[in-house]
Amino acid sequence: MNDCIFCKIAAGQLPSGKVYEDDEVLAFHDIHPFARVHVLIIPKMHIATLSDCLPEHQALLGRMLWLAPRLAREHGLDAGFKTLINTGRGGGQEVFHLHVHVFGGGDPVRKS
Ligand code: DGP
Repeated sequence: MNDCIFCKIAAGQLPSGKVYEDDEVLAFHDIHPFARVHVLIIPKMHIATLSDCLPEHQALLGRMLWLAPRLAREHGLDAGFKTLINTGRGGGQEVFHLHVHVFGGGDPVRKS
């Protein structure tokens, strides 16, 4: 997707505070953090929303969720963390490239 900001981040065309990368998934710091720690986990391939996932994406979704506690631990969220997937305009999604928010720590600046 030419105009997708997260595709550009995944392709290395835009900078991001990368915290994890493998062949299918990338994670980086959210530019507008809700909390002391706030990372986004995205698939490298363009999938617009959770509702656009197909049966063949099940392993990819599992990989993204499996990564969440690992990243939380690595960022010191030993007491726990939140995950969030906004889906569609009605779900508050602003960037139409699937992403999992993983956040916690400190005083949240926005309740989700
Ligand atoms: P959502 O509302 O679920 O679509 O959240 C999109 C998030 O993406 C929002 O918390 C801010 C973040 N974001 C948007 N543009 C960029 C960017 O260029 N870089 C980074 N690191 N985060 C971004």
